[in-house]
Amino acid sequence: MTFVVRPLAEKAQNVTPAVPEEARFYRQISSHLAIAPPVSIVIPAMNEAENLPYVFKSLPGWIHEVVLVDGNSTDDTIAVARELWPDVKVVPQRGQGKGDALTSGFAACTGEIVVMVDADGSADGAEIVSYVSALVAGADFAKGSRFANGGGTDDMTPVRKLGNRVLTSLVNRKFGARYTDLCYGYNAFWRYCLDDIDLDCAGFEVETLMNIRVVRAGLRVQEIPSHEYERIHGTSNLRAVRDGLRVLRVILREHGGKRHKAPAAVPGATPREGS
Ligand SMILES: Nc1nc2c(ncn2[C@@H]2O[C@H](COP(=O)(O)OP(=O)(O)OP(=O)(O)O)[C@@H](O)[C@H]2O)c(=O)[nH]1
Ligand SMILES: [Mg+2]
Repeated sequence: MTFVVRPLAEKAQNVTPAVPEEARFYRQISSHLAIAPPVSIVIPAMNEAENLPYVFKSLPGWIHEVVLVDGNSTDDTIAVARELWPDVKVVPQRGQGKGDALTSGFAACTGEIVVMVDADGSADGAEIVSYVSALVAGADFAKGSRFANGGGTDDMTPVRKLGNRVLTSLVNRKFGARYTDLCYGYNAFWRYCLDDIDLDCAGFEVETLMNIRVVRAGLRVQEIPSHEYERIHGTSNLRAVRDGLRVLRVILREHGGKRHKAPAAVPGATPREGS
Protein backbone atom coordinates (compact mmCIF):
# COMPACT_ATOMS: atom_id res chain seq x y z
CA MET A 1 0.00 0.00 0.00
CA THR A 2 1.48 3.36 -1.01
CA PHE A 3 0.84 6.24 1.33
CA VAL A 4 0.97 9.73 -0.10
CA VAL A 5 2.50 11.89 2.62
CA ARG A 6 1.41 15.51 2.69
CA PRO A 7 0.73 17.99 5.47
CA LEU A 8 -2.89 18.31 6.54
CA ALA A 9 -4.38 21.54 5.18
CA GLU A 10 -7.17 22.08 7.67
CA LYS A 11 -8.27 20.36 10.80
CA ALA A 12 -11.77 18.89 10.47
CA GLN A 13 -14.35 20.69 12.57
CA ASN A 14 -15.25 19.11 15.88
CA VAL A 15 -12.50 16.55 15.64
CA THR A 16 -10.18 16.21 18.60
CA PRO A 17 -6.76 15.29 17.21
CA ALA A 18 -5.65 11.97 18.66
CA VAL A 19 -2.24 12.19 17.01
CA PRO A 20 0.11 15.16 16.81
CA GLU A 21 -0.45 17.36 13.79
CA GLU A 22 3.04 16.72 12.44
CA ALA A 23 2.46 12.95 12.50
CA ARG A 24 -0.57 13.16 10.23
CA PHE A 25 -0.54 12.07 6.63
CA TYR A 26 -3.05 11.14 4.02
CA ARG A 27 -3.84 7.47 3.54
CA GLN A 28 -5.17 6.46 0.18
CA ILE A 29 -8.35 4.46 0.91
CA SER A 30 -9.70 4.12 -2.62
CA SER A 31 -8.67 5.13 -6.11
CA HIS A 32 -10.47 8.45 -5.59
CA LEU A 33 -10.08 9.22 -1.92
CA ALA A 34 -7.28 9.85 0.57
CA ILE A 35 -8.00 10.65 4.21
CA ALA A 36 -6.01 12.08 7.11
CA PRO A 37 -7.73 10.67 10.23
CA PRO A 38 -6.36 7.37 11.54
CA VAL A 39 -8.91 4.55 11.60
CA SER A 40 -9.11 2.01 14.44
CA ILE A 41 -10.90 -1.30 14.03
CA VAL A 42 -12.45 -2.84 17.15
CA ILE A 43 -13.18 -6.56 17.01
CA PRO A 44 -15.03 -8.24 19.89
CA ALA A 45 -14.11 -11.91 19.77
CA MET A 46 -15.09 -14.86 21.90
CA ASN A 47 -13.81 -18.20 20.59
CA GLU A 48 -13.47 -17.04 17.00
CA ALA A 49 -10.04 -18.52 16.13
CA GLU A 50 -11.41 -20.33 13.09
CA ASN A 51 -13.10 -17.21 11.73
CA LEU A 52 -10.32 -14.70 12.27
CA PRO A 53 -8.39 -15.62 9.08
CA TYR A 54 -11.42 -14.54 7.02
CA VAL A 55 -11.91 -11.37 9.07
CA PHE A 56 -8.31 -10.19 8.89
CA LYS A 57 -8.02 -11.09 5.22
CA SER A 58 -10.80 -8.65 4.38
CA LEU A 59 -9.38 -5.71 6.37
CA PRO A 60 -7.84 -2.94 4.25
CA GLY A 61 -4.12 -2.32 4.59
CA TRP A 62 -4.49 1.41 5.29
CA ILE A 63 -6.03 1.09 8.76
CA HIS A 64 -4.16 2.56 11.71
CA GLU A 65 -4.70 -0.23 14.26
CA VAL A 66 -6.71 -3.32 15.11
CA VAL A 67 -7.99 -3.68 18.67
CA LEU A 68 -9.23 -7.19 19.45
CA VAL A 69 -11.20 -7.58 22.67
CA ASP A 70 -10.92 -11.14 23.84
CA GLY A 71 -13.97 -12.51 25.65
CA ASN A 72 -11.92 -14.95 27.72
CA SER A 73 -11.69 -17.28 24.76
CA THR A 74 -10.88 -20.91 25.44
CA ASP A 75 -9.63 -21.49 21.88
CA ASP A 76 -6.63 -19.96 20.08
CA THR A 77 -8.30 -16.63 19.35
CA ILE A 78 -5.43 -14.52 20.72
CA ALA A 79 -2.61 -16.58 19.18
CA VAL A 80 -4.30 -16.65 15.78
CA ALA A 81 -4.95 -12.89 15.88
CA ARG A 82 -1.28 -12.21 16.71
CA GLU A 83 -0.11 -14.48 13.93
CA LEU A 84 -2.38 -12.87 11.37
CA TRP A 85 -1.84 -9.26 12.45
CA PRO A 86 1.41 -8.96 14.45
CA ASP A 87 0.61 -5.39 15.58
CA VAL A 88 -2.84 -6.30 16.86
CA LYS A 89 -3.65 -4.73 20.23
CA VAL A 90 -5.24 -7.45 22.36
CA VAL A 91 -7.45 -6.12 25.12
CA PRO A 92 -8.67 -8.47 27.83
CA GLN A 93 -12.25 -8.15 28.89
CA ARG A 94 -13.08 -7.44 32.53
CA GLY A 95 -16.75 -8.37 32.53
CA GLN A 96 -18.91 -10.40 30.19
CA GLY A 97 -20.91 -9.71 27.06
CA LYS A 98 -20.44 -7.89 23.76
CA GLY A 99 -21.34 -4.49 25.24
CA ASP A 100 -18.72 -4.87 27.92
CA ALA A 101 -16.18 -5.94 25.28
CA LEU A 102 -16.85 -2.95 23.05
CA THR A 103 -16.56 -0.56 26.02
CA SER A 104 -13.05 -1.88 26.70
CA GLY A 105 -12.16 -1.84 23.00
CA PHE A 106 -13.28 1.75 22.42
CA ALA A 107 -11.29 2.90 25.45
CA ALA A 108 -8.14 1.34 23.96
CA CYS A 109 -8.48 2.99 20.53
CA THR A 110 -6.13 5.77 19.50
CA GLY A 111 -7.61 6.48 16.06
CA GLU A 112 -10.01 9.34 15.36
CA ILE A 113 -12.39 7.05 13.52
CA VAL A 114 -13.57 3.81 15.13
CA VAL A 115 -15.08 0.91 13.16
CA MET A 116 -16.79 -2.01 14.92
CA VAL A 117 -16.37 -5.35 13.13
CA ASP A 118 -17.67 -8.73 14.32
CA ALA A 119 -15.22 -11.64 14.39
CA ASP A 120 -17.52 -14.34 13.01
CA GLY A 121 -16.79 -13.63 9.34
CA SER A 122 -20.20 -12.04 8.75
CA ALA A 123 -18.82 -8.57 7.97
CA ASP A 124 -16.91 -7.74 4.79
CA GLY A 125 -13.96 -5.47 5.55
CA ALA A 126 -14.18 -4.14 2.01
CA GLU A 127 -17.20 -2.12 3.16
CA ILE A 128 -15.11 -0.13 5.66
CA VAL A 129 -14.30 2.36 2.93
CA SER A 130 -18.02 3.20 2.60
CA TYR A 131 -18.36 3.85 6.32
CA VAL A 132 -15.21 5.96 6.47
CA SER A 133 -16.19 7.91 3.35
CA ALA A 134 -19.51 8.88 4.97
CA LEU A 135 -17.70 10.07 8.09
CA VAL A 136 -15.09 12.17 6.29
CA ALA A 137 -17.91 13.64 4.18
CA GLY A 138 -19.69 14.98 7.26
CA ALA A 139 -21.52 12.25 9.17
CA ASP A 140 -20.81 11.77 12.87
CA PHE A 141 -22.02 8.18 13.01
CA ALA A 142 -22.12 5.73 10.08
CA LYS A 143 -24.59 3.03 10.89
CA GLY A 144 -24.68 -0.20 8.91
CA SER A 145 -28.04 -1.34 7.62
CA ARG A 146 -28.95 -4.70 6.17
CA PHE A 147 -32.32 -3.32 5.10
CA ALA A 148 -31.34 -0.11 3.34
CA ASN A 149 -31.19 -0.32 -0.47
CA GLY A 150 -28.04 -2.22 -1.35
CA GLY A 151 -27.84 -4.06 1.97
CA GLY A 152 -28.77 -7.63 2.78
CA THR A 153 -28.41 -10.55 5.13
CA ASP A 154 -27.71 -14.26 4.73
CA ASP A 155 -27.66 -14.74 8.47
CA MET A 156 -30.98 -13.67 10.01
CA THR A 157 -33.82 -16.07 10.65
CA PRO A 158 -37.39 -14.85 9.92
CA VAL A 159 -38.00 -14.56 13.68
CA ARG A 160 -34.97 -12.33 14.17
CA LYS A 161 -35.92 -10.23 11.15
CA LEU A 162 -39.39 -9.71 12.60
CA GLY A 163 -38.05 -8.88 16.07
CA ASN A 164 -35.53 -6.44 14.63
CA ARG A 165 -38.24 -4.78 12.56
CA VAL A 166 -40.57 -4.32 15.53
CA LEU A 167 -37.79 -2.96 17.74
CA THR A 168 -36.57 -0.65 14.95
CA SER A 169 -40.08 0.85 14.55
CA LEU A 170 -40.31 1.31 18.29
CA VAL A 171 -37.03 3.25 18.41
CA ASN A 172 -38.07 5.32 15.40
CA ARG A 173 -41.37 6.24 17.06
CA LYS A 174 -39.99 6.92 20.52
CA PHE A 175 -36.84 8.80 19.52
CA GLY A 176 -37.74 10.36 16.18
CA ALA A 177 -35.18 8.30 14.28
CA ARG A 178 -35.53 6.94 10.74
CA TYR A 179 -33.52 3.77 11.07
CA THR A 180 -34.05 0.77 8.82
CA ASP A 181 -32.02 -1.60 11.02
CA LEU A 182 -31.47 -1.50 14.77
CA CYS A 183 -29.56 -4.53 16.01
CA TYR A 184 -26.54 -4.62 13.71
CA GLY A 185 -22.95 -4.71 14.84
CA TYR A 186 -21.20 -3.13 11.84
CA ASN A 187 -20.96 0.61 12.54
CA ALA A 188 -18.35 3.38 12.51
CA PHE A 189 -18.05 6.77 14.16
CA TRP A 190 -15.77 9.63 15.05
CA ARG A 191 -14.23 8.97 18.44
CA TYR A 192 -15.77 12.13 19.91
CA CYS A 193 -19.20 10.42 19.66
CA LEU A 194 -18.18 8.30 22.65
CA ASP A 195 -18.83 11.31 24.90
CA ASP A 196 -22.50 11.14 23.95
CA ILE A 197 -22.74 7.37 23.69
CA ASP A 198 -21.26 6.86 27.18
CA LEU A 199 -21.71 3.09 27.06
CA ASP A 200 -23.01 1.41 30.21
CA CYS A 201 -24.43 -1.91 29.09
CA ALA A 202 -23.07 -5.44 28.97
CA GLY A 203 -24.75 -7.47 26.26
CA PHE A 204 -26.12 -7.51 22.74
CA GLU A 205 -28.32 -4.48 23.50
CA VAL A 206 -25.16 -2.41 22.94
CA GLU A 207 -25.91 -1.42 19.34
CA THR A 208 -29.43 -0.33 20.26
CA LEU A 209 -28.12 1.81 23.08
CA MET A 210 -25.59 3.45 20.76
CA ASN A 211 -28.22 4.10 18.10
CA ILE A 212 -30.57 5.69 20.61
CA ARG A 213 -27.95 7.90 22.22
CA VAL A 214 -26.51 9.23 18.99
CA VAL A 215 -29.93 10.24 17.73
CA ARG A 216 -30.85 11.76 21.09
CA ALA A 217 -27.61 13.75 21.07
CA GLY A 218 -28.54 15.20 17.68
CA LEU A 219 -25.52 13.69 15.94
CA ARG A 220 -25.58 13.29 12.16
CA VAL A 221 -26.29 9.65 11.51
CA GLN A 222 -25.96 8.18 8.04
CA GLU A 223 -27.00 4.64 7.22
CA ILE A 224 -24.60 2.58 5.13
CA PRO A 225 -26.03 -0.35 3.14
CA SER A 226 -24.23 -3.45 4.33
CA HIS A 227 -24.37 -7.14 3.53
CA GLU A 228 -24.22 -9.54 6.45
CA TYR A 229 -22.84 -12.96 5.55
CA GLU A 230 -23.44 -16.14 7.48
CA ARG A 231 -21.21 -16.81 10.46
CA ILE A 232 -18.51 -19.08 8.97
CA HIS A 233 -17.66 -21.39 11.90
CA GLY A 234 -19.12 -21.88 15.34
CA THR A 235 -22.45 -20.92 16.79
CA SER A 236 -24.06 -17.61 17.58
CA ASN A 237 -23.87 -16.24 21.11
CA LEU A 238 -27.13 -14.40 20.60
CA ARG A 239 -30.39 -15.76 22.02
CA ALA A 240 -33.28 -14.14 20.17
CA VAL A 241 -35.78 -13.98 23.05
CA ARG A 242 -33.36 -13.28 25.89
CA ASP A 243 -31.47 -10.62 23.94
CA GLY A 244 -34.61 -9.20 22.33
CA LEU A 245 -35.95 -8.55 25.83
CA ARG A 246 -32.71 -6.89 26.87
CA VAL A 247 -33.01 -4.62 23.82
CA LEU A 248 -36.62 -3.81 24.69
CA ARG A 249 -35.65 -2.98 28.28
CA VAL A 250 -32.96 -0.59 27.08
CA ILE A 251 -35.42 1.17 24.75
CA LEU A 252 -37.95 1.64 27.54
CA ARG A 253 -35.35 2.79 30.07
CA GLU A 254 -33.75 5.25 27.67
CA HIS A 255 -37.18 6.59 26.79
CA GLY A 256 -37.97 6.98 30.46
CA GLY A 257 -34.79 9.08 30.69
CA LYS A 258 -33.03 6.66 33.01
CA ARG A 259 -29.50 5.49 32.40
CA HIS A 260 -29.27 1.74 31.99
CA LYS A 261 -27.22 0.17 34.77
CA ALA A 262 -25.07 -2.62 33.41
CA PRO A 263 -26.25 -6.01 34.65
CA ALA A 264 -23.60 -7.98 36.51
CA ALA A 265 -23.30 -10.62 33.79
CA VAL A 266 -24.85 -11.85 30.61
CA PRO A 267 -26.62 -15.16 31.20
CA GLY A 268 -25.23 -17.82 28.92
CA ALA A 269 -21.84 -16.17 28.40
CA THR A 270 -19.00 -18.56 29.14
CA PRO A 271 -15.87 -16.80 30.37
CA ARG A 272 -12.67 -18.66 31.13
CA GLU A 273 -11.44 -18.55 34.68
CA GLY A 274 -8.41 -16.57 35.75
CA SER A 275 -7.25 -14.74 32.61
N1 LIG B 1 -15.17 -10.19 23.60
C1 LIG B 1 -16.40 -10.66 23.48
N2 LIG B 1 -16.94 -10.82 22.28
C2 LIG B 1 -18.20 -11.29 22.20
C3 LIG B 1 -18.96 -11.61 23.33
N3 LIG B 1 -20.18 -12.03 22.91
C4 LIG B 1 -20.16 -11.98 21.57
N4 LIG B 1 -18.96 -11.54 21.14
C5 LIG B 1 -18.52 -11.32 19.77
O1 LIG B 1 -19.43 -10.40 19.18
C6 LIG B 1 -19.60 -10.71 17.81
C7 LIG B 1 -21.09 -10.94 17.53
O2 LIG B 1 -21.51 -12.09 18.23
P1 LIG B 1 -22.35 -13.26 17.52
O3 LIG B 1 -22.38 -14.42 18.43
O4 LIG B 1 -21.83 -13.47 16.14
O5 LIG B 1 -23.79 -12.65 17.51
P2 LIG B 1 -24.63 -12.14 16.33
O6 LIG B 1 -23.75 -11.63 15.22
O7 LIG B 1 -25.61 -11.18 16.86
O8 LIG B 1 -25.33 -13.47 15.93
P3 LIG B 1 -25.22 -14.29 14.56
O9 LIG B 1 -25.92 -13.46 13.55
O10 LIG B 1 -25.88 -15.56 14.81
O11 LIG B 1 -23.77 -14.44 14.24
C8 LIG B 1 -18.72 -11.92 17.53
O12 LIG B 1 -17.50 -11.48 17.02
C9 LIG B 1 -18.54 -12.54 18.90
O13 LIG B 1 -17.35 -13.29 19.03
C10 LIG B 1 -18.35 -11.43 24.62
O14 LIG B 1 -18.92 -11.69 25.66
N5 LIG B 1 -17.08 -10.95 24.63
MG1 LIG C 1 -22.61 -12.77 14.14
